[in-house]
Amino acid sequence: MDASRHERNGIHEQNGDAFCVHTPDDVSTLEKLPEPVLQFVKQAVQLCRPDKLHLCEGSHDEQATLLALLESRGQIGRLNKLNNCWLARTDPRDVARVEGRTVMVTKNRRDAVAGGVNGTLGRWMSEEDFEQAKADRFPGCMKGRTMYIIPFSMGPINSPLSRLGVELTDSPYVAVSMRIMTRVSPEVLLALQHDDFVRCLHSVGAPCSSADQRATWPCDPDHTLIAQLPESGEIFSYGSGYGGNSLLGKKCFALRIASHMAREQGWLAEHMLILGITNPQGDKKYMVAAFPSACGKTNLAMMTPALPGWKVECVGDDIAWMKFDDQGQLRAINPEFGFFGVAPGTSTKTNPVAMEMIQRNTIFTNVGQTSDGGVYWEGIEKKPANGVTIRSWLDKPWTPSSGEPCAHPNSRFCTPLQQCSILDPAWNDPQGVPIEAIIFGGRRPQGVPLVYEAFNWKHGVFIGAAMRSEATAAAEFKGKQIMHDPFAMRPFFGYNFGDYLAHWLSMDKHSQQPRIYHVNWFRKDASGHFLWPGFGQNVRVLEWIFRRIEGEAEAMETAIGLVPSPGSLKIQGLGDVDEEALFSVEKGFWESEVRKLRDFLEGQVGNDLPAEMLMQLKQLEERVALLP
Ligand code: OXD
Ligand code: MN
Repeated sequence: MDASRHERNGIHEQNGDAFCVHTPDDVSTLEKLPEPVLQFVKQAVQLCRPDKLHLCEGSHDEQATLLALLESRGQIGRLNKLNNCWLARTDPRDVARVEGRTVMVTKNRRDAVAGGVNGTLGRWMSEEDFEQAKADRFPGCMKGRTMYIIPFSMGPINSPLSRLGVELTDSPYVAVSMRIMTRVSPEVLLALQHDDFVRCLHSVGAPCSSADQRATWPCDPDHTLIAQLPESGEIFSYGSGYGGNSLLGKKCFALRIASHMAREQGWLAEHMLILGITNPQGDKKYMVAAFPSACGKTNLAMMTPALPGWKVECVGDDIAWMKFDDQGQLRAINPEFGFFGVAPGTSTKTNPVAMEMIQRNTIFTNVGQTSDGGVYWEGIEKKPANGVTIRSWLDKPWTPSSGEPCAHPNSRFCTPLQQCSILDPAWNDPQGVPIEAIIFGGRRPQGVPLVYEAFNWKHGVFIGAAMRSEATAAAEFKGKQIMHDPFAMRPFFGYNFGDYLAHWLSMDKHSQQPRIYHVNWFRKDASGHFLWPGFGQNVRVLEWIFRRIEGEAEAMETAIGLVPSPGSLKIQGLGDVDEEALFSVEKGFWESEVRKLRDFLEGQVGNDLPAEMLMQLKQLEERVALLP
């Protein structure tokens, strides 16, 4: 990279004067920090040279002040129709996670990527290359800006399942978003006196003069880099201000760094929603479900069941941290404190609970705006009132005939967890909730049945490894190609996927493994129509799973797993549902599926693939060969 780039931005590095912030505010900030945090901040200040420091306490007043600051800079606008809601529009080059610029940095390549392959299951960067990349980007990168110091907890403070972090960022948008998405409070600072923490450094990569902070969305897309260093518990993110690239508690910490920690410490950090489901008799079970990004995790986590008497309650919609307890029961917490949900497609029909909760205290990013101060996106299914006009996420006048989307497909709402009207009573329980079913799924228009159950734990791990799904807009991919996305973790593995599989397989030793399922709401008929109505009707599938766990629902064996016996899934009242087409397991489709899976596992995981997985693959091939 061009070393004089920051100079071109009007910044001249001063030698000496290593610790450059020295207003009275800054000094009192530093006095409040526990020693290890202080050392972290000092080093980052020395490197990034911000003009000022701000220690975030997470209070309501602080949030209001930062939102007002962003508004005064033109970086967000108030949505007058809603209550304390805001709209940010990013630079159109900074709209999604950038997987191509996201790397794991470890001493040995094999510890980060399976089969030594830099590609779909993660990217590795050597420590030397990372040091160079860091030196090319971070020196002086916060000139003219304030560094926000954000102490945060992932999970209930003081839960044995939780972990702490400190994010240093020069983006007030990130500071207000982190305060929604994670627990930020003086209590965290106290806990930091005793506990270790993950060190997260983030810069938008646009140093400036203090007088000119008005670029509406500062970023440096040409030099974006998101680096995780799991061996030292560090994250360095440069150049992007949006989503998982910059809210470092989410994908970078709670999945990449945490999955590495989890392997060392005997737990699991997974890309899964957590829900509680109660039957009409009042019996309750908790389930987790892993779907790739933008496949409806948020909708499932907040489902309004279409079956009378059933209730779904939400613990989390994106990430689960899980551990088997002393009794051999898997327990899960949601490490997050908010929802960062995809807006397009959210409506009172698809997710009435989300529609209600985003009416207040919500930061929207890259959605459309109505002239009466509301929000708009594809699939919102609410016509604006007469005379109301719409501006798109690009801030251009928009009508349905504009020929381009009103909202960016990866536009989001960022909303506090506690605003969810069906938040589970145990959402903040430090012990976590007991998990009885693990559900994998994807967007599969062809060939994959509505639901099937694994024969046993090892087969279930294989089903997770075999997940494939249509690409979505959450990352930089284009089009609708079907991608391998094992465990919905493809972009989020914190270590070698072969070792990840071995770690999952090792959980076989616990006494009460949850059952494992695969679901697909998206199968289509020959004319391209969905075979299953989805949304609230998905409770029928959860109901079948519930009864399977109770030993009350019938299933029959197929080549790929156990599907509901005829009449076992409750479809009464649904009208025309073609059960045959929903559950058929066709030889031609599965032969091709198994071939792709073998190519993928051999090509991407190679010698790192546990022998048990090869055995599962061989057994599946044999069962498929026997299909008529
Ligand atoms: C997300 C994602 O933002 O998976 O949750 O991309
Ligand atoms: Mn996600």
